Amino acid sequence: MQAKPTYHADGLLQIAADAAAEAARLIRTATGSRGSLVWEEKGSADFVTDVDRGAESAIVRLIRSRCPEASIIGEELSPEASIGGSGISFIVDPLDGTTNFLHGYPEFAVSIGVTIGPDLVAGVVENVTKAETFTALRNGGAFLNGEPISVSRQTEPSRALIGTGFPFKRHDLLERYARQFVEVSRHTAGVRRAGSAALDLANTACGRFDGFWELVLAPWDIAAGVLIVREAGGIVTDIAGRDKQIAHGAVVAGNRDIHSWLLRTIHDAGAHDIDTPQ
Ligand code: 2AM
Ligand code: CA
Repeated sequence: MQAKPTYHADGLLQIAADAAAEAARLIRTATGSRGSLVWEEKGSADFVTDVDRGAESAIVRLIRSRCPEASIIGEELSPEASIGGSGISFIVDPLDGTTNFLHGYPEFAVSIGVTIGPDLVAGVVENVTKAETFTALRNGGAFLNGEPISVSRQTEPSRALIGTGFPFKRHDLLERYARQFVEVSRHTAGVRRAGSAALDLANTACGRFDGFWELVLAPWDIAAGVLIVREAGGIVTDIAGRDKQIAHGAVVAGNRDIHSWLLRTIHDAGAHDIDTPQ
C-alpha cells in the first residue's frame, strides 16, 4: 500500500499560491473581452460570469492534482460545504470583487485560505491588476511579494484610515450600518470602500488601512485575509469581539488599538445585536 503524503503548511501555501497565480492569469486575459461577458444574476446584486467559473475550475484542477484528499470550498462550487472536519480544506474565492471586475474598476483578487481541521494554516490573496501577492503561514508571518509586512502602529482614531464594505445585499441592515458609518467617519481621517474584502484585509495587514469592518461576509471572502492580518500582528474578531471563525458574518479587524476603538464605536452606534448569517 502506498503511504499517504504528509502535507506541511508551507507546501499547502505553495499549492494555494500557484493556484491563485494561475487564476489571476486567466482573469487578466479575460479582462480584454469583459464587454462580451454574460452576467448571470445569482441573487439581487450578485453576479457571476464564465470568468469566475473558469478561474475556479483552474484552481480546483491544480489543487486536485497536488493534494487530492483536500476538500475545496468555493463560492461558485460548494458554498454549503462545511469547514472543519479533520482534514485539509482549501477555501477559495476565485474572483473577489466580481462587480468591480465587471465594471473594469481595478480592485479585485483571488483569495485562497487553507485549513487543517479547524485551524487556518496558510493564505494567499493575489491582487489581479497590481503585481501584489499577499501570503501568510500560521506562526510564520505575513508577506507582500515575499517581504514581511505588519499592521500599522497608528493608535489615534483621528489619524486612522478605515476600510469598510456596505451590506449592499442586506437592505435590512443598511440603516444600522449607516449609523456606524457616521460615527466612524466623524472620528477618523477617512473611510474607504473599495469592494473586495480580501484586498481590504490584505491592506489592513500591510498597514495601509489601520482598521476594517464589514457586516456581511462569507468564509471565502475572508479565510486568507484573516490569517494574513493575524500573522501581520493584527486582531480579527466578529462583532461581539470574539476571535473570528471562518464562517458567514461580520468582521472587525485592525491593529490592537484601532480594532478595539472600532469595536466600541460600532457598538455605541447600536450594532451589538447584528449577527449576520446569510
Ligand atoms: P464578491 O465580489 O466575491 O461577491 C464587497 O462588500 C465584498 O463583499 C466583496 O468581497 C464581495 O465578494 C463580498 N460579498 C458580496 N456579496 C456577499 C454576500 N452576499 N455574502 C458575503 N459576501 C459578499
Ligand atoms: Ca468574495
